[in-house]
Amino acid sequence: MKIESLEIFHIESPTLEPFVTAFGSNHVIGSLLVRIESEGIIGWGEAAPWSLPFYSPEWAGGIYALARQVLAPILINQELEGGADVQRAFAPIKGNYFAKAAFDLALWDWLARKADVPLWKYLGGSQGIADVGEDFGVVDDIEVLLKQIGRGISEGFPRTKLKIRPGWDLEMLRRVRQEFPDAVFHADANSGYTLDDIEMFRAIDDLNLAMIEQPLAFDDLHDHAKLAKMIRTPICLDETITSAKRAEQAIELGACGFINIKPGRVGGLTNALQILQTARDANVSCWIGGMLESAVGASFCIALATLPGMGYASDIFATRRFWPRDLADKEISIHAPGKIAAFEGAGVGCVPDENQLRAVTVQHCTF
Ligand code: OSB
Ligand code: MG
Repeated sequence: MKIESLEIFHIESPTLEPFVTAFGSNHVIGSLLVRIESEGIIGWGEAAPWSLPFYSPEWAGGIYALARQVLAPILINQELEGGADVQRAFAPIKGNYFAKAAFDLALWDWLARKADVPLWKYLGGSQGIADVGEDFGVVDDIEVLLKQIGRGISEGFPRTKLKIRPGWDLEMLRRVRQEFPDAVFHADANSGYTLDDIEMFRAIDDLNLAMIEQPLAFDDLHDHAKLAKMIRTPICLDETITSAKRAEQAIELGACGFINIKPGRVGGLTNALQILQTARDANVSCWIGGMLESAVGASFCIALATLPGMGYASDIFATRRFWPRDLADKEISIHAPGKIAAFEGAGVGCVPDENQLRAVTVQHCTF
């Protein structure tokens, strides 16, 4: 196929309430949407690095500029058979994974719509249902958090993720473990610590957590490999894993027991599938993460999370968990306890709602 027309939207969407992590507090999520059209078929992609470069070096305003000035012009005249062609075309552009992902995902959606099947089926899945967990940001009040965790567990979520940051870590985790001795928990540090915090990591070892996610710097492999030898709690890498090569190196170094695959962070579905394969071959467990995308972006996560080889429930959420309403024309909801189902239509099965999209767009261009 050749892209006949292309549109890029930089959106900033307000969430229900601020989501607090090691980096600070967010109540507007910055994201990029790409719409491609060819042969009368439309494909949508979404990548959400958030509004400022606090999670990774990318940010919504930055990737919009790159998408408009560099990536869209590269892609517009290419013959594209699949995601590998998108990756090849973008190969001279270093890094900028989220920016590339929005285009890669749009092509996958287009391909599945062209084949007239849901994306999960197009990827080779056998059922359109993903196992999902619950995720809590930093909450100042431990009593409030305990109530929320209890509610999540009683609603049937198979595991709970707790964001930690210096000052909201060991004491909180101990209290949670004391209240819920048998529940499955893990902590996500969003790169807020260093090896100097080894005493805290050793203390966490006593709490029987399923894993600790991205304890050290966003781009580090070396120190994570060192830390993995010093503690028993398995390490899950998130921010660090930006490509299949990085995944291979992390596994070879023994830097992680789990990988949180986010299609945006790794440059799209093409690379996410490659990482899944690399991890499977090495017996390292994966699960799928998201960045609080709309139902459009989250649907790529759902499709991935339905594939075999998931070793842990994924971070995919019902629309109502974080949003007053979805940007898309459909809402994601909990299908059964701890389960989210993919939409039934072809591709990702949803599109941005036109009025909603207009309301949250801050920059837009057309090719
Ligand atoms: O895994 O870090 C994660 C957001 C929602 C759900 C899961 C995660 C995230 C983030 C937060 O990446 C990014 C940030 O804290 O700025
Ligand atoms: Mg994380």
